[in-house]
Amino acid sequence: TDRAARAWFKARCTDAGLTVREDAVGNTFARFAGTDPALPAIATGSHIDAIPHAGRYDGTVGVLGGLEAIRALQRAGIRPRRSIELIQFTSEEPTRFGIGCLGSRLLCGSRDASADETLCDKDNQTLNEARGAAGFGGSLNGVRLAQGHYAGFIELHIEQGPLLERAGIPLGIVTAIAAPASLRIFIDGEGGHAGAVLMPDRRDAFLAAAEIALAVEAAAKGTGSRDSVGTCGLCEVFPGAVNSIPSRVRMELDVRDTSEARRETMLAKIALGCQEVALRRGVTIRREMINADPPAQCDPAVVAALRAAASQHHFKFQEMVSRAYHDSLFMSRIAPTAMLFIPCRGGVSHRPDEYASPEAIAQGTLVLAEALAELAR
Ligand code: HGY
Ligand code: MN
Ligand code: MN
Repeated sequence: TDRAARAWFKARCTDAGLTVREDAVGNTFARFAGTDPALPAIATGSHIDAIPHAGRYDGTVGVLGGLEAIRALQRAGIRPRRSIELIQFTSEEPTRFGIGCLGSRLLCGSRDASADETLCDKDNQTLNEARGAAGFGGSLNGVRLAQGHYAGFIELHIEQGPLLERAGIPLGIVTAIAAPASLRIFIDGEGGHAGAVLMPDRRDAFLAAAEIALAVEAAAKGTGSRDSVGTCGLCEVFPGAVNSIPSRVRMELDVRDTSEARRETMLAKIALGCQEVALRRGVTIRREMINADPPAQCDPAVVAALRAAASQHHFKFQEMVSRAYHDSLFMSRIAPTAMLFIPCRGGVSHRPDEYASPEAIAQGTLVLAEALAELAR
């Protein structure tokens, strides 16, 4: 499905006369050549992959909106001085390889070629095998782009929250992106017969997991800030039989905050909670960090270009923080970066009923086109 979507997307870019290339992890670049092609380009883009049981707008609005913004500039006969490059990032979601923003992490150097062998999917296929099977060869070392490769980056995305819709404001200009962290927890207790083992003799791994999930909630609620969030979104119980005491559990936690310090406080509390539960319940608990990234500050000049583009069309906008992470979190490490949000119905995302209206998408695309043209002038 992913490869079919990629083929369709590349064909649309070729139809628009863009020069298309793919790197060794499948990040796809479609370039609208400027009159001075030697200058660092202005880039825009997002992702087309998703998590299970999700919607159709998270990511795709920024990829197709970016393509449409370029086509609008072409239709308007605008020849930008700097080239404008549309990027479709591989695996923004952690679905396949367990870590978010894999393509943009490799592109900005946050991960290196060792990911080829250290990352694998649930069928134990390594990243190297999976990308090879998908036709993406070559060394991952070639994915990295240097600081200065782009003169700016803008990502159009749905808000994935309710603020714009509640305020009746059609556009959000993102000034900062929250600091995400995720970790795996492995719990080993003792299995046994659900009927025969008496309660005092049990070392039930799932009950330990339940206490840890509640400790995540307590850590997030305990910081005193509404910007602290924590989730246990994945919990596998072994052996998974109704009449067998869970001997092993694998769970994955997602912990975020706009403040890196507060997020680290939450992680420390969760670690303490694990130690306490392990001791009291006689189970062993191993924590494995997946990622703990700093927050991103967006670039004032790119924010100003978005502000000017919205004002040019008398569109109201509000400046805001992104609580979701995005490829922009990593692009901000190598290029001046900002994001443009459009409202999504009820603030719903990562659910099949995620929705953004054609009018909202068109408005975001228009402002994106104006800002790209301004930065590429
Ligand atoms: O989880 C996130 O923040 C993003 O939507 N992948
Ligand atoms: Mn997402
Ligand atoms: Mn997204």
